[in-house]
Order: sequence, then C-alpha cells, then structure tokens
Amino acid sequence: MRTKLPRVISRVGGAVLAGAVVALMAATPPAAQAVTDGVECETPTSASGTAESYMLTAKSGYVFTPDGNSIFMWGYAGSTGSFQLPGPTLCVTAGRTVSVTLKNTLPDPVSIVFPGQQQVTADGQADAANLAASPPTLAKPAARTSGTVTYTFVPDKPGTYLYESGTDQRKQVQMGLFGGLVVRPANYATGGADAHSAYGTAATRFGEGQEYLHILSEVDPAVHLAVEKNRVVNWAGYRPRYFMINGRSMPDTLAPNRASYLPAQPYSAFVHVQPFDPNANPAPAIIRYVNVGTVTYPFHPHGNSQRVVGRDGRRLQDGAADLSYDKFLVNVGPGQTVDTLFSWTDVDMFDPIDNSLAEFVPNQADVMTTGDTFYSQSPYLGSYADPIQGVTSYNVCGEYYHVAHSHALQQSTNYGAAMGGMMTLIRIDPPSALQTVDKPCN
Ligand SMILES: [Cu+2]
Repeated sequence: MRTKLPRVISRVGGAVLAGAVVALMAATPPAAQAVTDGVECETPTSASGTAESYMLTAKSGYVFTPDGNSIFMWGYAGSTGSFQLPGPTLCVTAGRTVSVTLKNTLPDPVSIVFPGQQQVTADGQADAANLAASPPTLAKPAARTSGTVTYTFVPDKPGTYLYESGTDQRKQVQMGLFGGLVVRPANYATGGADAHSAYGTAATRFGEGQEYLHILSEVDPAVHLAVEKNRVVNWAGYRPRYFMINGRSMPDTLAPNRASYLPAQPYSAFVHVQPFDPNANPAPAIIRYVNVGTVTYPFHPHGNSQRVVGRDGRRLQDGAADLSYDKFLVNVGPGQTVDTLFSWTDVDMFDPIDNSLAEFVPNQADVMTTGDTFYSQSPYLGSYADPIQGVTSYNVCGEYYHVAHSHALQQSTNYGAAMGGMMTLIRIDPPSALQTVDKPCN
C-alpha cells in the first residue's frame, strides 16, 4: 500500500486535469450539500433471519448525460417502482436464501442471470439456459409486457457479483438491464475481529461508511434510439459514445446519491476517504468494480495504488496464503468483478521520532498550486489558512481531490469531449487529528 505511484503519471495527469477539475469543483462544490456517497443497499420487500426477497420491475426510462443528451434505456426498477440505472444494489448475506421476483413491462421477454451463483431456481424449478429459444436466453424469462418469474438461490461465497438480463444479452445488457450484487460474509453483522469485511477475514476489512461500488458500462446512443423507435439495430456499426460509472458520466459521477437533478441515476460514484490513521481510522475503503460492458476498462485512481483482494467473488488466496497485491491500474474485464482496498498512504503524519502526529506535507507533484486552483495554497493537508488574496478557496477543510478514471482515454469522454465519461474524483480528508475546529470536514 505504501508504494508510490509512478511520478510521471501524476504529473501528466495533474497537468492535463487541473483545469477541468478546477472548473468542476467550482460548478459542483461538495461543501454545499451533505455528502451521501457510497453503496446504498436496496431494502428487501421482506426479510427474516434466513431469507430475503426483492422485487425488480423491468421497464423503460431515460437517463441524462452531461452534454445535455437524454437516452432511452431499459432498466430494473426496485421497490420504489421508478426506472433507474443501474438496477438496485442487492446486498445479501452468504448462507441466506435470496428470492428475486422479476416483473416485466417491456416489449421483449427479459430475465435475470446471476453469474457466480449456484443452483438458481426459477419459479421453483432448476433454472437453465435455452439457447434454442428466440431470443436465446440464459435464464427463464418473464414474458413480454406482463410476465413474472421468481428466481431463488442461496449465495454461498461472499464477494462482488453482478446481475443482468440473460435474454438477448447483447441488446438487453446494452439497454441497461444490469445491477450489482454484494454478498456479505456470514459474520458481517455479528461483530468480532473479522466483521465488516469483504470476505470474512481481517485482511479484507473496510471502514464503516467506506464502501463503494463502481458499475462500469458503455452506451451507444444509436442502439438506444433504434430500440426506442422500434427500428432494426445496426450492430455492425456499434460504437459506444458514453462511458459510465453507476449509470452516470463525469461530472455527474460526483453528485451525491439520489441527486434531484438525476432522477433515474441514483448512485454517486464519488469516493471519500481519510488517510490511514492508526488511532482513528484503522480500515481502508473498499471499491468494488463491476464491468457490464463489452471491453476491458483499465481503471485507476491517481495518487495511490489499490490493493486487489478479490476477483469474481473470490478472495485472492491459496489456502492460508494471501495472494492480494498492489496495483496502480486495475483492468476490469467484461463480466468481471474486482475488489480493491484503497486508503491514502502518501502521508508522513505519524512521527516516530517524537511519537506524535505531524503536519503532513504532500509531495509537490501532488499539489496543484498554480495560483488559482481549488487547493488552499497551503502545502499542509489539514490546514485551511491563508489562501492568497483574491483567490477563492474551494475546499472544505483542507482536503484535496484526485481523479480516478479509465485510462483508455476515449472512455473518459462524453461523445468525444474529454474530461467526461468513466471518471470520478476521490476526496481525501485530513486525518481527524489535523482537522481544525472552524473548518471541520463533513
Ligand atoms: Cu489517470
């Protein structure tokens, strides 16, 4: 975790991104609202100690893109009944029975397939693919316009998974029929040393309120327009123009959960961490990546590496041996999930000489101090003092921001316009011991 990022990348990224980040921070100050980010779990329609049920309704709606476009989509609505992208995040517990009832209002038969789950039943029968059907399907579909089907399974392994339509997948997954499935370890809620972890182990613990899910996807608006107008889709001309995290493109990725101006895109992709603090914050954040697109997305945060602890719902281990590893850029393949732990470690705040918390001087290459940036002008994280005269200081409490984005840079665009797409910001707060009374982090 203490590996420094390659400095050249920080420099190049910082130089290119500084202007846009300044503009974005000015337009979207996180200070202005209570930040509600991170995983928001769907409320089950019923739950007991051993089972929980969900209701998903396949329906159509529209999502907004930052360049003013509005795109016709299909999606799974949750208990609110409102169309949303992606579908509700289902947070379940290993060993407990999960039932998902799918109600279809779309003009095509649709289904749900749960990759990585075993012995899934559909309406009480063993679920199975039917590739001879028209359209071919990997799971029992709900009939067009009004069908219903109930899938049941018992997740046996904690980790990050996706769910998506198993029917006519090229079309239906592109149209938006997908969501995230987080399987928690059985001891998640019961406490103990390994509680609040991704895999029920101390090495995969993460901080309270520090859980993030990034569902990565792409949109070719021509496909969506064809489906909306009931025309034949020209798949030979498939070319995605929008790239999304949680159904949003930068800068909408920064807005909080359930931002009122994104009524069908409820999930933020903003990440908010504190530096590793041996006294106050002993666990890192977890970022769970899910790729529902057609190509690999090389995703990376600036400023620090991530610790890859799981892939496809499996902890990286070999018997007792921990096979997790630090990676600056994580390639998330189509259909794959990757679990990473992330914390801010570019901090020399614990002074071993006088055994105290020291002020943190960030590396100059990490600090954008060109005279008019959002940064406070102080090289000290944790200080809000002395912005130069005439310069507005945009930050809240001495925190700063790094971008995180797809390094396939055409995926960090909105219809070709740079500084959009599959991109977000990571906010790093000063350690609590360095926060000041008059400018507390919120
Ligand atoms: Cu970058």
